[in-house]
Amino acid sequence: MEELFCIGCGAQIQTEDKEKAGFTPASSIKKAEETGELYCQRCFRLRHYNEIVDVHITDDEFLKLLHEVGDSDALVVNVVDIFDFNGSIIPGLSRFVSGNDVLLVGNKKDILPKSVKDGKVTQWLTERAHEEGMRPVDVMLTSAQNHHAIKELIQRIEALRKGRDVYVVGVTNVGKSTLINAIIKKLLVIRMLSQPLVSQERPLIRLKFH
Ligand SMILES: Nc1nc2c(ncn2[C@@H]2O[C@H](COP(=O)(O)OP(=O)(O)OP(=O)(O)O)[C@@H](O)[C@H]2O)c(=O)[nH]1
Ligand SMILES: [Mg+2]
Repeated sequence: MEELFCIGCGAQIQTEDKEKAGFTPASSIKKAEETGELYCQRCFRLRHYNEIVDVHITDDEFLKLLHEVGDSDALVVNVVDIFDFNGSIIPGLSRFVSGNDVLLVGNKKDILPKSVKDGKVTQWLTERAHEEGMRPVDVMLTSAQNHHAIKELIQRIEALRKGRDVYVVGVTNVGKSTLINAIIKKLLVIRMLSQPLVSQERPLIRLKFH
């Protein structure tokens, strides 16, 4: 097969492994020849169903990606589960981030009892982060299940990224995919309501196969 690339994420198109980047059913490649628009299945789903699905990558690919974060001028959004901060720590994150700004986001605040104030938990998260040698530029709580919280998260990312790329990182199960899906949905609504807020050239999140 000649080398084909997804026009969404740039991954090389392949038809063998559904779980890996660039997978596209052979039938879709035929169709794309007519339309001239070839997307991998993941980007296709993202475009048409506003849904992000995980891809499996090898340890080597993962390390390459981590180094890419350090090599770029970016905002790193480190998502942690506020109910499992210890389990949410990425060993060596500061090294991989290498000087880039980190926004620490404590997710799943919807499970906190109503009586617990966000400010107290944020303060605790900040202290714990400092104890672990992290120096985030900002710390906040969020919940993928709360519209207002997602709006705040988008605003905070927009303010901190200063036009740079945004990498969402976090250990498994902290809610990265759920948050990204919630952000995409919210951005689509915002785009419908006010066009210039999210432009094609500078999308809030440019999704890549990470
Ligand atoms: N209560 C609550 N649950 C959440 C929230 N965000 C995510 N979850 C749940 O947490 C679990 C893990 O979420 P995912 O989005 O799959 O986590 P992930 O970080 O993408 O995990 P990996 O893809 O394995 O790295 C799912 O059961 C979600 O429904 C949240 O804000 N509140
Ligand atoms: Mg995920």
